[in-house]
Amino acid sequence: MRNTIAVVLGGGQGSRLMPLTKYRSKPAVPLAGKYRLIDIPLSNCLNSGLNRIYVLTQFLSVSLHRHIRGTYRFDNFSAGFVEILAAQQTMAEGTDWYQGTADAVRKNLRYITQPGTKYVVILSGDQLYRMDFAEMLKTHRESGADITIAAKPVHSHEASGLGIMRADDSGRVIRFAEKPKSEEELNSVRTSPAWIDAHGVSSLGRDCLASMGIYIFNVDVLTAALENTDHHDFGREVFPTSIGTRKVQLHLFDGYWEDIGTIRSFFEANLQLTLPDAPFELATSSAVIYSRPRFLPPTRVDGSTIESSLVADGCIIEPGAHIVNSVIGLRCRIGRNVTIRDSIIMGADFYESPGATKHTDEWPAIGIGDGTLIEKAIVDKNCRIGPGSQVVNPGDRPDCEVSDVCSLRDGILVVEKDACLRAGWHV
Ligand code: ADQ
Ligand code: ADP
Repeated sequence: MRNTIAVVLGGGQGSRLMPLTKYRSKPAVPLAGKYRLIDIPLSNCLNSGLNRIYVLTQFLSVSLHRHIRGTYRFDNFSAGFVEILAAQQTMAEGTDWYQGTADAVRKNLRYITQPGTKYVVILSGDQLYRMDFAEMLKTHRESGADITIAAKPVHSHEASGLGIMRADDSGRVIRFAEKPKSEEELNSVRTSPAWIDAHGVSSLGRDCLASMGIYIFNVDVLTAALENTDHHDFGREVFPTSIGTRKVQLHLFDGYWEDIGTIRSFFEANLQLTLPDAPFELATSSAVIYSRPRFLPPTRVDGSTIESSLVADGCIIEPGAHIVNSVIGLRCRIGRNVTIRDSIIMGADFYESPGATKHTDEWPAIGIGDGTLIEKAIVDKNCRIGPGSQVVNPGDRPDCEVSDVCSLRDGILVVEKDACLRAGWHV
């Protein structure tokens, strides 16, 4: 692995995760109560023995920097590093923001192509999965590929949002269509379920092979593909043009894998983690998901009912709380007789010191005030939800601004970071 560098694509404008990305870069978005999105690809890298990692992001938020500095430290005897490369910092390569995934990699080629580097593993920053990249590197080396793309079987109705490819019997990719729009285009990349079954994965009727946004390039092939072209994206330009000239191989994978780059998929993946039979297991002894070590007290719960939920460290849950199918994040203070259903409460970055601020109806304490009801919502960090509020999803309605700090996105009510909802607030 010493000859391999990993590059995590940490996000473009982050518009699909707005307003969670209004005040932070996408990799810093909190996940499952105590992690951040970036912890998933970084943990997968470390668990695969890959410890030389760059994170490419459009802009560097303080919370991302603090999180990476505080979490991913390596000792003097390891060659490991996790380095953030933000678009705004690479002035030598132009002042533009990254124009797409391939452009983001191109603008940082001089860091990525250091002497001794043979392979580059390129990863998306907004997916939830557990994968051993050493196995994928093995496929890459053994097949003598120039480029290897991780592929997951999916049903054709899921194909329009993904890169779909077709391979020959040896697993060499012969066609690639990025987000096929027409039935005709889809048919040109469809794979027979029998092919999937014959390659060691149960097809279960699935007839498409989707690119998971996880790629391995030989370093010289990557340089050639980017240096003398103006390709902006891997899926749209680099792969379709490489197929005829390069050996592009696929690596089949059929474990849990979810794209969590939209508010809805982010919301659903978080809530799925609360289920007893959650398809993605956080509590395992192998392939740990790492996060920032914190010195938080245990969560204190009094006279409350909590069903099918995740509760992170350092929370205080007062009597009468009823929490169902929800994620309660770090340092969350939940008042008396609060009901929270099907929601993500991200918690707080700090505790307010008692008596330091005078709380009023207009300026309630950080956390969820007494008697509040929250349903099908995401409450971002450090919010002040006044007592007796009703943060209740109004149901099927198009995206809209509910107030200056609260909006409906993909059918989910989102309360922005640092929002203050006065006592008795309702939608
Ligand atoms: P998408 O996820 O739609 O499809 P894209 O928006 O290019 O593709 O994002 C890929 C990753 O790169 C994401 O993690 C994103 O945050 C990040 N990214 C995007 N623009 C970036 C930029 N300018 N700078 C830094 N990072 C950036 C891709 C593939 C499909 C494949 C799906 C699987 O194109 O073929 O099927 O991923 O999810
Ligand atoms: P996390 O604990 O979720 O990783 P961060 O690293 O972003 O969160 O920040 C947590 C720590 O940073 C807190 O313990 C606190 O010391 C400090 N902090 C973050 N935001 C603030 C703030 N707005 N005011 C004071 N301290 C803050």
